[in-house]
Amino acid sequence: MRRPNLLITGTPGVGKTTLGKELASRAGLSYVNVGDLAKEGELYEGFDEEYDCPILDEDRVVDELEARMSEGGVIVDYHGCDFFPERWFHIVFVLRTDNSCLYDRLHSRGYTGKKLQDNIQCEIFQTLYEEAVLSYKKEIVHQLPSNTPEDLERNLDQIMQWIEQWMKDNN
Ligand code: DAT
Repeated sequence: MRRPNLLITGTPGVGKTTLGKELASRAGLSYVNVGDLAKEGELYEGFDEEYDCPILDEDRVVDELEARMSEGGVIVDYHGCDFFPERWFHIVFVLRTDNSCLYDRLHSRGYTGKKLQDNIQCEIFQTLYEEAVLSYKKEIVHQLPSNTPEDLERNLDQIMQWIEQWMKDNN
């Protein structure tokens, strides 16, 4: 049976992991958090002193995921999307969160100073949405509000419907 691959992207803190894991469990798809995958496999190519974090080795991440993506049925979660092969994804969701709400989430995650400000700016300038529409066909890129538990539930319902329809159309 053919199953779709979904990308969930957006600024850190918008709710990608929360949505991705729950969706995977409801839809019976597998969930890949690219940050965790890189950590486990040490898929890095250096260290960014300014941001105090390792630099992702994008080519190795793509190599690591290629076989699973060709099989289908994978939900990928990452705060970046321009280095994945376009052909991998059948649909792309960009989660969006209001500034004050995102500020509180990142602050309670322990982000302060430049790191906190940069992430808020990333959301204000809709950096990830623009990256997504430049990297994938516009018709498959969808923005979803991710401020409240009601938003989460609505997003889950809508995406579940999309998955069911895709499975009908492709099997
Ligand atoms: P991300 O994976 O994008 O970094 P997350 O899933 O870890 O984000 O969520 C960050 C925090 O926000 C976490 O405490 C859960 C909460 N959260 C996520 N989605 C939410 C929503 N729709 N409404 C309220 N809180 C939400």
